[in-house]
Amino acid sequence: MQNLRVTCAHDCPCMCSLIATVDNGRLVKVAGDPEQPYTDGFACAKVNRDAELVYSPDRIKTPLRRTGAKGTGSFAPITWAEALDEIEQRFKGIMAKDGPLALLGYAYSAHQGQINRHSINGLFHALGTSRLSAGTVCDSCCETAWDLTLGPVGGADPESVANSDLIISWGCDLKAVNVHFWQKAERRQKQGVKIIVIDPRRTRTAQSADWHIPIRIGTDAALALGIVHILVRDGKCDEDYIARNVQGFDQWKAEVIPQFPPERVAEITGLTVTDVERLADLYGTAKRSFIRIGEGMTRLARGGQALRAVATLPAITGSYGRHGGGALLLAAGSMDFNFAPIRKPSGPASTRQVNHSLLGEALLTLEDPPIKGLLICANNPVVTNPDVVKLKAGLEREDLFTVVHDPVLTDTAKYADIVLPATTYLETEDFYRGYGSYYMQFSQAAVAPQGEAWSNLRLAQELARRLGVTDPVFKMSPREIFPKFFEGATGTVAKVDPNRLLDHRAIKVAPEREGQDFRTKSGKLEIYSAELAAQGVPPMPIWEPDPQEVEDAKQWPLRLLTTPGYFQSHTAFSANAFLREREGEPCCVLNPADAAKRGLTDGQVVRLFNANGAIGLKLKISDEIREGVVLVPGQRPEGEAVSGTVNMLCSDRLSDIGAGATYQSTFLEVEAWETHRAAAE
Ligand SMILES: Nc1nc2c(c(=O)[nH]1)N[C@H]1C(S)=C(S)[C@@H](COP(=O)(O)OP(=O)(O)OC[C@H]3O[C@@H](n4cnc5c(=O)[nH]c(N)nc54)[C@H](O)[C@@H]3O)O[C@H]1N2
Ligand SMILES: Nc1nc2c(c(=O)[nH]1)N[C@H]1C(S)=C(S)[C@@H](COP(=O)(O)OP(=O)(O)OC[C@H]3O[C@@H](n4cnc5c(=O)[nH]c(N)nc54)[C@H](O)[C@@H]3O)O[C@H]1N2
Ligand SMILES: [Mo]
Repeated sequence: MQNLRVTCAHDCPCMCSLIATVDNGRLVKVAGDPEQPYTDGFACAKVNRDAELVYSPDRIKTPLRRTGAKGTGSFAPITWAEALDEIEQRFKGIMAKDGPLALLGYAYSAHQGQINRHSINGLFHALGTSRLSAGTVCDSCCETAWDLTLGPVGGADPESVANSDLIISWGCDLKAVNVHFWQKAERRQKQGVKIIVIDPRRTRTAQSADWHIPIRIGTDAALALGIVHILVRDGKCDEDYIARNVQGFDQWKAEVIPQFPPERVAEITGLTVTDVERLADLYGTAKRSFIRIGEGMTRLARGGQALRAVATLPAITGSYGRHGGGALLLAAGSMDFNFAPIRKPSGPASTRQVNHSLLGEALLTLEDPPIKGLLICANNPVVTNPDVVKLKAGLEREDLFTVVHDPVLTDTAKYADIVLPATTYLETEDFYRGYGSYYMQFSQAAVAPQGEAWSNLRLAQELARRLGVTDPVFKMSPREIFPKFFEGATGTVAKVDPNRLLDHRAIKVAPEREGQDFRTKSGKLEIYSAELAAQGVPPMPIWEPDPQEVEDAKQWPLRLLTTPGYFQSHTAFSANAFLREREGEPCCVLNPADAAKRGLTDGQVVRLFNANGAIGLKLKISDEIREGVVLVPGQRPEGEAVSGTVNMLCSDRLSDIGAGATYQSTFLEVEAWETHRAAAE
């Protein structure tokens, strides 16, 4: 038996350090590494079973070539040499006839190791093809909004919560998405510190909190503005901190804040005036309040304004200046590595961009040249992208040559011409840095690649060789590549000798600072953003009704709430039968009043529909959400549900800031499944 130090590569803010137990080349189990203080010797319920993912019967054994219509999933095994010859010949042919812009590399975040994550898009960068604006399905709205407010900088160290005197989980279901932060918060709760959860759903996190505030979806900016209104009214702002560190406060105070008295805020948010007052009182009294900001509340039309409003709060009380205070959205901004060698090894400074969320639109509408060749790697857009209906139509194009690289035959892979078997992270060596904590680690492979699986890096390197890309990273091993990230690094990470990572232990690299630093042009937290003003977006955080949402709500009585799965994270664990079962059948949840209005009963199959599409799910009736909301937990592959997948209901409209997806700006109706069937017959 061998115990090997490895890093969890799933897309998650925890970035767990793990111990992989290996017996004769076979992975027996993975468990938390007790030597890493933040992830503290335990992993989540999903990752504890990752040995099952490595040996899942669902894994693809060999490369496959399509034998039936796109989308049907008919394939025949071929060799790697045959697959690569065909890809080389098709990609070269497309580039010769239509130019490099006719190709698109579409890799995303399922492998969080910086080398495997970025090598495929790095290859396409070097080739000068159309370029993916990655992450608009996830964090581009919240991250851009944060950067426009604080600058490109990481938030509070999650471990500093040990010094906080108030903890707010604002739109973040910690028990689902960040269990290690929850553990630290809960420890503080046992010492008497209050945890407040602001979330439209009574999540498991909310159930364990001291106070759950069931806010109406999309109204967080109003609540934040209401808090500031009360702090100004009661003289509880930290004037001194604001004068030194904030730009635009006086104008905001004069022009925006007066519009948000508690009565109006209560009306917008669906809360009571008493609750708004109480929240402002608790927040204004705390000295070291820690807000853990979730991303879910920014995946909607006015998500950017919500993020900016909430992220401004700690500046108003001065808690950004104190250890244990502040806010955490993401940490990565303060780990200033030089990732250019893998992300931008060579290639033109700019080319045509394709928004990650708009793949369907791009495939159907781009001209001069249209996208003719596509390589999808480490993501499953046919389930997770908005407007899946449009995306499928794009992927069905007969003149499109699609390659999918994945450990399993996903719903997306069913549209491929060639499918390539990928390794899981436990079969790869890579360099990691957290996005929700300040750690880095160089991980070894726990076991050899299974079957004929290739890592993302190996695929990128072989395609580079065949397509004539000669940048050095395409010939180097991960162990040779990662020290390059330290050349040209700045800040705390620049002080670390990369050789220290070779024993595979995690190293902490928190920024050296008293309170929060701001990396805006002014060096201050910018309430007023000249950049937004120039884009025609309200330059100071504000809540305004979104006209399109108002229109849609007139036609469709219910609003969609999509949340992370507890035992499924998007589709990354869907090849684990145990976790699929623990998560349960794909379902939707209605408040008892909404179910009664429609004569629906618990457990029956219902049809969720709007102008974008229709899906069938089992119904659960529960008051964990308020009236007027349909909750659909997780994003599940089509084969698991009665019919369809949640993102068939979501449009590909983009958010106000950062061009992000707006899953949560979806309005719809629910009816009994039989009603529709009867009407159709
Ligand atoms: N178990 C599990 N872990 C995960 C994931 C997963 O799907 N499952 N996803 C991974 C990924 S890719 C990411 S990006 C991260 C972060 O994962 P995210 O998907 O960003 O999750 P949260 O930050 O918890 O945001 C979701 C929460 O926001 C709430 N919410 C939705 N709309 C609103 C609103 O308008 N206002 C407020 N206040 N709250 C709202 C939802 O009810 C839900 O509880 O987690 C990662 N970890
Ligand atoms: N309705 C709705 N939709 C959402 C969200 C939401 O809140 N609501 N959340 C959005 C968010 S935050 C995100 S990040 C996206 C996530 O969406 P995706 O990026 O599509 O993530 P997954 O569904 O987990 O798909 C990851 C795929 O990568 C494969 N994979 C795993 N490891 C490797 C590897 O090393 N190499 C290769 N080549 N493949 C690998 C897995 O088998 C899986 O098929 O979904 C978004 N979609
Ligand atoms: Mo994400």
